[in-house]
Amino acid sequence: MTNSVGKIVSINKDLYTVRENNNVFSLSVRGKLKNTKLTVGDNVEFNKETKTIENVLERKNTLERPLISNIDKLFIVCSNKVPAFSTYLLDKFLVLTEVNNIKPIIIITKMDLLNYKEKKELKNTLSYYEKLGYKVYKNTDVHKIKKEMKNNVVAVSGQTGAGKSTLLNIIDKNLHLETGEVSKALGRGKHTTRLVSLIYTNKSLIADTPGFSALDLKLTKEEIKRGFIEFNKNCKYKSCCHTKEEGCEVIKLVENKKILQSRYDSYIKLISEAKDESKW
Ligand SMILES: Nc1nc2c(ncn2[C@@H]2O[C@H](COP(=O)(O)OP(=O)(O)OP(=O)(O)O)[C@@H](O)[C@H]2O)c(=O)[nH]1
Ligand SMILES: [Mg+2]
Ligand SMILES: [Zn+2]
Repeated sequence: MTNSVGKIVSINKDLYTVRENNNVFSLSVRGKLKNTKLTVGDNVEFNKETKTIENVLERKNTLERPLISNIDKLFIVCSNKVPAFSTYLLDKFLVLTEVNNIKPIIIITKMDLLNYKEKKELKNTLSYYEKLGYKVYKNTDVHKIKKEMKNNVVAVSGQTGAGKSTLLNIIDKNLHLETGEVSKALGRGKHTTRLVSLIYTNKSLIADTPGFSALDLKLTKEEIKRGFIEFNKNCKYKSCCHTKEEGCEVIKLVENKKILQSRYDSYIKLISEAKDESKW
């Protein structure tokens, strides 16, 4: 019997749930694959008779947190209040998607908690990202978000309490994912979603993921630099770090407020946290 090909949609200890078209199979892993760390999102060859995974196909990308592979789009869910909006976190996620070749979609939640002035400020910030070519939606733009999902494998990420599970429950009323009250005393959330799994809805496979309080990128300085798309477009010096070089257009554009100061601050902070020790 020839092997079938499917996608791992969830992993529970040694049990792998694999989806092939509209069927799901509970499989185990055998032989040489035992030493390979399989992830949700992996495309695998499996044997329906022995119910075993035989081979894993090459990945196009892997995210570490949540651990998931072969993602087409990342929904970056950004809350405005509890937890507060963080351009640093947004920029961090954007770098992650640029480097991993994933299309980012920015989704803003809790707009209802903002007053007029705060809304105006937020719109200014977001229009900068839109001008860069990033798609920005509110969590109430359900139709547009559904359109983005169709025929794609999507991971939903963002801080704990940002409203990821709530968003998915709105997109598909049958999901009933657990959502949580954000701890008021601490001003930060507790994890409500724990395991990562790909859910089939709206002709898409989508992963609700546990939020986090800190995201470790583990990227090199060069990768981080590549993630700030407008810097590379504007500065004509290929090897420029955009930190202290004379004639650097990026530094000028920050001074002239053409590049968001917060975006440049994110860049400097990320560079200082880069995993490599290379001197710049
Ligand atoms: N006011 C308001 N509250 C929201 C909105 N979206 C989500 N919430 C609330 O925020 C809290 C956290 O929402 P969740 O959907 O559980 O957040 P999460 O991102 O899934 O959190 P984790 O699973 O812990 O990572 C819940 O009490 C939601 O009801 C929104 O647009 N406006
Ligand atoms: Mg959740
Ligand atoms: Zn430069």
